[in-house]
Amino acid sequence: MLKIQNYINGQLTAPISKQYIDNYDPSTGKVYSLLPDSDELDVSQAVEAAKKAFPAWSMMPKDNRAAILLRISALIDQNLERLAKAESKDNGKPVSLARTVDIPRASSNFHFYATGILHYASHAHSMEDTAINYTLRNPVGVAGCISPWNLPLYLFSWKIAPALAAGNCVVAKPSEITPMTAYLLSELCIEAGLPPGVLNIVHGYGHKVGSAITAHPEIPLISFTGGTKTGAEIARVAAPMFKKLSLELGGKNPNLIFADCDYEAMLSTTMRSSFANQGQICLCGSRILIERSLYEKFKADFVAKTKKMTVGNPADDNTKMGAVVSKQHMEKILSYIELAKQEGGKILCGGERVMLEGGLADGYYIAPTIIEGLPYDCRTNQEEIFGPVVTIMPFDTEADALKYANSTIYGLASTVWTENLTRAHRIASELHTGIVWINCWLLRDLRTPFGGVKSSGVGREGGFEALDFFTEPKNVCIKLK
Ligand code: TXE
Repeated sequence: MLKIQNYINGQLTAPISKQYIDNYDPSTGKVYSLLPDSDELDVSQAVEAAKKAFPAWSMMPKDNRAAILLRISALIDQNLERLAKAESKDNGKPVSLARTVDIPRASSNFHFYATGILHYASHAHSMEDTAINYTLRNPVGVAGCISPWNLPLYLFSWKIAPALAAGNCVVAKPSEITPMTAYLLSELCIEAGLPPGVLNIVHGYGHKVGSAITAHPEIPLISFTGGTKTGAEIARVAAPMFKKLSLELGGKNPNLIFADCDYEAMLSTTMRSSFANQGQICLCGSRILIERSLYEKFKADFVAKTKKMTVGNPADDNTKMGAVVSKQHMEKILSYIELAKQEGGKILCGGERVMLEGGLADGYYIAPTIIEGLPYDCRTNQEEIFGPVVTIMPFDTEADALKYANSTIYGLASTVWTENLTRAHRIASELHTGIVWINCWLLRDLRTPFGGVKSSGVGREGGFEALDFFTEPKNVCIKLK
């Protein structure tokens, strides 16, 4: 059985403990590979390697750093099919999604920041004829990057690419639930000629490897995407050490649908924003609020379309809905469906595990689920489920819609469907979310600030915001006379 290896100091290595963790294929429920059960000793080695590599990498001319990152991007493109299949097998997502979204985006992340660093400039502040200040933007040293399982290579590279482009060395940990494409990336980094120690990938559990990265005194910066609880734990450890933190956490995103919307565009996009990646995207809209006059029509069409979605083998090119990521996560989602019933919700479709046949019989499949009849403030409508489960709710006035939308502890993204331009702008300014999509969803420009407010996180990724995060500003003041 394939043994995934750590990538430390340019070498693929076994964990010091020699222990491995089972890695499951969610489509079959079977173990199909093993990953290192690393601990703080492996993290220490990775930090040493990163420290050793830092002077040369940070002083390397930007163009040369960019050239290496562009080679990684090109190698991801050349290996698109292999990486897409690996991502699908490891995560349960449809291979077509990995092929068109996850892997191309991982390549774009490297491409974007390889070129972005060439255009990154710092400020100067003139004090008339008294003095001039200029800001140096230096890499911080060793950056810690911790990523989740829902978009494995996509989110892993979203952190690593800007960190490396800015001249940092990195100690990174992919999710133990989906380690495969990060491992394949380490092979591509070797092939691309990334100098040893510049990027180190340590596999293993969050409570061992993740917490060792967070607590390591020589990692002054942590970039994390994952659950809100884990984010709080990382902040608790990192805050007294005064580490720089970027936390991209959970969401409970509202879709606000007004009766004057472009109905067909809204309906097809709402299908995607509800169920893409089995609903396991932090940006998925899981609370669908519909103006009352449109409610019954929307409900009938949305339920009919959802009932036609078939759950199938992620490896099949035609599958649109695959497996959820793990047994534990499947059980969590199913327990939320039970909670919704207890809270008085009516299941309009789905609501159960799907049992496929043959080799897929033990896979983790859940039917796309729509629930109605719940108040906006019940647990089902307040807590992140992170699966193919949405609630629908009517509203009467714009004020009600905003009240429901802004009622959770989260504030990552929201979607508004209306043809009324002034209403769109008005609502956008009143939604408590870091991202507002008007008449679209998941339309991404990598230059824009990406992140949430409230319990959805701290800091922004994307564009020059990420390069600001991965560098430390230093002001130099020169007196002129
Ligand atoms: O995330 P975790 P999990 C949400 C979603 C999901 C819940 C839990 O609601 O059901 O979070 O998912 C590492 N110190 N999202 O358990 O545990 C861990 O190994 C340092 C939202 O998978 O937060 C992994 O690499 N690191 C989300 C990473 O943190 C630790 C995406 C994320 O895992 C650690 C995924 C610790 N103490 C889940 N404990 C989004 N917003 O995109 C764990 N980790």
